[in-house]
Amino acid sequence: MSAYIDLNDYLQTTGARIEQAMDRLVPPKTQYPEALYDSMRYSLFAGGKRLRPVLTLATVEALGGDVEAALPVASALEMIHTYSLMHDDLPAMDDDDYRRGKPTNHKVFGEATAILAGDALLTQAFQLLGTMEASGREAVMLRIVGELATAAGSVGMVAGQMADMANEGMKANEERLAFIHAHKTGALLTAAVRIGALFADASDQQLQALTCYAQKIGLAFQIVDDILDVVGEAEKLGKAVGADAAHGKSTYPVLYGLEESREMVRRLTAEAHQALSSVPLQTNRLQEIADWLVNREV
Ligand code: GRG
Repeated sequence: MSAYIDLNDYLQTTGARIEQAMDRLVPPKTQYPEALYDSMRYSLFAGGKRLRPVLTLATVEALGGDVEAALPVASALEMIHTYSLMHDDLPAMDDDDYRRGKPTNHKVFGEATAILAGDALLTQAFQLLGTMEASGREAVMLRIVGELATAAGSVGMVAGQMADMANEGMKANEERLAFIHAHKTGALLTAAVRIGALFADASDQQLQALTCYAQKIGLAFQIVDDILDVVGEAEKLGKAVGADAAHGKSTYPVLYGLEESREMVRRLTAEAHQALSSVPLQTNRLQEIADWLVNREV
């Protein structure tokens, strides 16, 4: 996309491209066994900001890479994100009834199907990467597979989820909270940017700067999420906004207070911008995304 379009149009257009790609890549729900594909598609197409694949494609574009060719890679990130939400919502984990304003997957399809559909999305993400046309670029694709597996697996997102579960009901602790955020959400967000950078053949210096950017916005995104939680909960209860509205969960507002948390978000965003300014890029989209993320209301 060469002509400049504003961020809202960009997010909409890019989100639509990602959805079309995923629609092509996942079996139709008329295919046997229908319930599996119906369940996968239900959560994949339930809305959502498409933040991770957007970050991948915006990074590819900022480095002058082939955005169209990167669509399966971006789709793989969204599939893993979707699986993580489906499993997170299960009765054995968060036991949530609603996600993105709709009944959760297991509420519609039952627990066993929701588990299998989540497993299938996780596995299909790697199938996509392993079966892409990559002649001459096998080494890059292998590195991307390694990045994604590391970010999603036992030293990444799954470790963050485990630590979060283990910490439930316990008093907030700075080090633990930083670990949970860096792994549960930070790892996949950072991988989204790094994978885009690897796909577009970033230099070591660009990769380093983009990694720093991603880590900063990943943490800022999570702190904003914690703040929105506290503010939303206080509004629901008709109470003054206070850190106690987080139901005893370990969050940044609980640990540092609302004002300090907002200050952290400002600081992290400034640092993310600074990281990007240290390397040449062809677009300002990543800067715009950083600002959008921290100013969002949902
Ligand atoms: C089950 C292995 C496993 C991991 C689950 C990501 C995660 C780990 C759980 C989600 C729980 C949660 C609310 C985490 C906070 C981070 C967050 C706001 C995730 C939702 O990501 P968004 O806002 O979601 O990008 P959308 O719906 O826009 O895709």
